[in-house]
Amino acid sequence: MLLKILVLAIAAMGAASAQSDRRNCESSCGNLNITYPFGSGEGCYYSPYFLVTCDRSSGGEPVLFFGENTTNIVISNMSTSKSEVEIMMFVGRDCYDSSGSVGLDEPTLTLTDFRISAKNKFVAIGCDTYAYFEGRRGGDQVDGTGCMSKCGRDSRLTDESCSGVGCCEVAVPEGLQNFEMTIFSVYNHTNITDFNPCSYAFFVEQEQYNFSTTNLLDFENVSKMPMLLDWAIGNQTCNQAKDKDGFLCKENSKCDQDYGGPGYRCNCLEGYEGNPYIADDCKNINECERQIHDCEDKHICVDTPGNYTCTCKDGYSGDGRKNGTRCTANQSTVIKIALGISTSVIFLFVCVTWLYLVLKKRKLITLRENFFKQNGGIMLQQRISGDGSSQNQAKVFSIEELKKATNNYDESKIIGKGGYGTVYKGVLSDNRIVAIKKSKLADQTQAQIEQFINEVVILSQINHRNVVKLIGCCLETEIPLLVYEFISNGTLSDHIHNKDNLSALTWDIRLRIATETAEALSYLHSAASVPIIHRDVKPMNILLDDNYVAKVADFGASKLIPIDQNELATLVQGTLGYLDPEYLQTNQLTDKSDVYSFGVVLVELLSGKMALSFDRPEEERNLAIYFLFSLKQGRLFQVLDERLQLNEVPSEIIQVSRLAERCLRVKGDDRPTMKEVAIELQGVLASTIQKHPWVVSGSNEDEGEYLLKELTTDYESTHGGNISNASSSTFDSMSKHTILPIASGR
Ligand SMILES: *C1O[C@H](CO)[C@@H](O)[C@H](O)[C@H]1NC(C)=O
Ligand SMILES: *[C@@H]1O[C@H](CO)[C@@H](O)[C@H](O)[C@H]1NC(C)=O
Ligand SMILES: *[C@@H]1O[C@H](CO)[C@@H](O)[C@H](O)[C@H]1NC(C)=O
Ligand SMILES: *[C@@H]1O[C@H](CO)[C@@H](O)[C@H](O)[C@H]1NC(C)=O
Ligand SMILES: *[C@@H]1O[C@H](CO)[C@@H](O)[C@H](O)[C@H]1NC(C)=O
Ligand SMILES: *[C@@H]1O[C@H](CO)[C@@H](O)[C@H](O)[C@H]1NC(C)=O
Ligand SMILES: *[C@@H]1O[C@H](CO)[C@@H](O)[C@H](O)[C@H]1NC(C)=O
Ligand SMILES: *[C@@H]1O[C@H](CO)[C@@H](O)[C@H](O)[C@H]1NC(C)=O
Ligand SMILES: *[C@@H]1O[C@H](CO)[C@@H](O)[C@H](O)[C@H]1NC(C)=O
Ligand SMILES: *[C@@H]1O[C@H](CO)[C@@H](O)[C@H](O)[C@H]1NC(C)=O
Repeated sequence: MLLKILVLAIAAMGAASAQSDRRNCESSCGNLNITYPFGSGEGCYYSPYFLVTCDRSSGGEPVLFFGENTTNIVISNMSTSKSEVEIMMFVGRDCYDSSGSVGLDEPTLTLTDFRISAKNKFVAIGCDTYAYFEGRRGGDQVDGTGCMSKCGRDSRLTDESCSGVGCCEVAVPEGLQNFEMTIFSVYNHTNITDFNPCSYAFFVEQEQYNFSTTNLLDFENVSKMPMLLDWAIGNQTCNQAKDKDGFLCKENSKCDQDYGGPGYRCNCLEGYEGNPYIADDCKNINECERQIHDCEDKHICVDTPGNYTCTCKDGYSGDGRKNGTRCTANQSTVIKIALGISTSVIFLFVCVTWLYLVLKKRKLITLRENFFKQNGGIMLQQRISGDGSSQNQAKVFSIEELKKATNNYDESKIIGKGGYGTVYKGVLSDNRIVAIKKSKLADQTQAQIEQFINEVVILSQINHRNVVKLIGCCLETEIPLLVYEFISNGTLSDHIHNKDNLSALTWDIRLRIATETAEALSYLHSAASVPIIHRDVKPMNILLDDNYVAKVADFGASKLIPIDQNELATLVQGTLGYLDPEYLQTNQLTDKSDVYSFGVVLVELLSGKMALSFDRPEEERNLAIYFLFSLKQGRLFQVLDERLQLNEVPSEIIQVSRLAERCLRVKGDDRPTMKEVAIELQGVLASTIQKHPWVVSGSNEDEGEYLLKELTTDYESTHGGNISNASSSTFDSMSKHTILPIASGR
């Protein structure tokens, strides 16, 4: 119980302290807010000199007490942060009329806890004026200063120029505790009383008064001017007062005595504002909100008690201040950024590359499509589809198929090369072995394309045992690729003229090759839906398979050979020995041209010599002419191939030689047709087989049987009614004859 009373008593004592009492103090008077250490009631002010009395009779004028003998003075403003108070101080005056001085008013001020601020100036106005003030600053020494102003009726007066003409001013020294001012006139204003009867003198805040020339006359109604006073607490230094009771500097404030007077002042710490003499009134300033910070960006400004910080983004360091180290990217951030940039660059690069490749591929596809169109692919497709489905028709290959088949046109796959182009050996996806010819073709006109397509279509439809079969073509390349069946054993030319292979080519095989070639040509001339003239019959264009079955190739190809000067030269040289002289002269192409060329082939088979060779003596150079000459001379034997090892000239050879002679006649009309040639050769062959049937086949019986079977079936199926009845009956009898001996031999 006792303790409780004691606690209550202590609490009551605390509540009764000056601090808490101040809640009942008047906080304003008139327009002025009154704050501690000023106050207007008991316990509301620090010392009697800070007592503000509110004179409500005059509409609420706050009045400050300045000691017993001083008139109370009105306060116009006060600042606890600057430790200043603004009072309305009286203006001193000294007036005259013609009779002399009529009024002298020289106000004085004596301060105790206050000092006259050096922010004031002392001003005197008048045309015959001398004014000065005196006062003490600390000790007993009295200091003073003043100024003199003179002017006349004709003086040049200037506004705001308070420099001795009509107005003069002097600065107020610091620390003045009181003043006594003196004003007097040297000539009692005698001469000038009519326009400037008074002299004025006063203290005023420097910014609060500017001289105006009219003030020489209209200043009589101005009684007060604002004047600044400094104030401080007590007469002790900060250090003396700090630890003592009644020390006034509260939270977040610091003590200051650097103002040059006795006592101390309190100031809120930097970054705080408020009244340092009131507990907890120094409040933090939010610099970020008020935009009074130095951060690079207002968004990185973070307020702290009494200060603020500029926080840099993650990965950046620095103080973030414009005048400081700002925000700079950390090394890791730099690396990250660099990494980011390089990643984007790489990504971009990949994208661009991908796009490029896609575009390139598309371009390639477009190019292929163009080539396909240019090469008549569409026309060909129409032709094929229009003709109905037949297995024999040309297939249109894609470029990929052929690329794969030839192992991307590998060098090792080349099986022939010449003026006409390059021939590759290839294996199709269905394991068929083919020869792929890359022709040299240029300058395609629409007519040429149509011709080419015609040929492809016609050739693909030819299904003859002794004609190399065209399987298809590829039109997606600039130069069309032709795909033929692959014939394994080389050309007839290789076999006749290559010494190594000679043993195999007996006369009987040669005869059979000649017959087969003649049949093929005859078929082309007459049997195919459109007559085809080969135009380039020569051993080079007769291919042989493993069983020495002849396959005529490259027909019509002369049309595909580019009309180019160089190429023409080689072409003419290469086939000159076979060229129909009539065709050369007249340019009139007939099937008899092929007959002539075939005649040369016959002679080549007989003689084993090249059609044209500049190694031979002049008269023997052109084989055809030499042959005809020898035949005419009855010296056939000298032309015949010594490798045939003939002791005498057999009758078949004489027959064939005669046939060759007829084929080589200068006038086409005198030559037999290819059909006649074929029939005649078939007859010769038949008689030869009758004489010694083994020559047709090799030593291998199975192979021979196979061959013969193939021969007969092929002839029956492919030739059908194309060969005349007479010839087929001859052939039929022949095949029966050939089969019998072998069958019996088994
Ligand atoms: C003004 O006073 C001065 C000094 O007494 C005198 O010399 C001067 O004549 C006077 N001027 C006039 C206009 O009275
Ligand atoms: C006086 O105080 C009030 C409230 O405290 C404030 O709104 C007003 O602005 C202050 N007046 C002056 C002149 O400081
Ligand atoms: C006030 O004036 C009276 C008489 O005029 C004088 O006796 C007294 O000492 C003065 N007081 C102060 C504080 O100057
Ligand atoms: C009072 O003083 C403060 C600062 O000292 C100033 O900002 C304000 O304008 C003054 N008010 C008047 C009415 O002079
Ligand atoms: C000025 O007036 C005073 C009294 O009024 C007088 O004593 C003095 O002599 C006058 N001075 C002049 C220069 O007239
Ligand atoms: C006096 O002049 C100064 C500068 O020209 C100006 O800043 C100030 O406000 C003026 N004071 C008054 C009371 O007109
Ligand atoms: C001064 O005040 C009086 C009376 O209030 C007035 O008649 C006179 O014109 C005023 N003078 C000036 C210069 O304003
Ligand atoms: C300081 O003030 C106290 C009381 O106000 C007074 O007793 C003392 O004499 C003063 N000291 C000086 C040096 O003015
Ligand atoms: C605020 O912080 C900055 C940096 O830390 C410092 O330089 C400055 O002096 C501080 N300002 C205040 C008022 O404490
Ligand atoms: C920053 O520097 C500029 C000039 O360099 C100066 O004017 C400004 O006051 C400075 N600001 C701070 C907050 O230091």
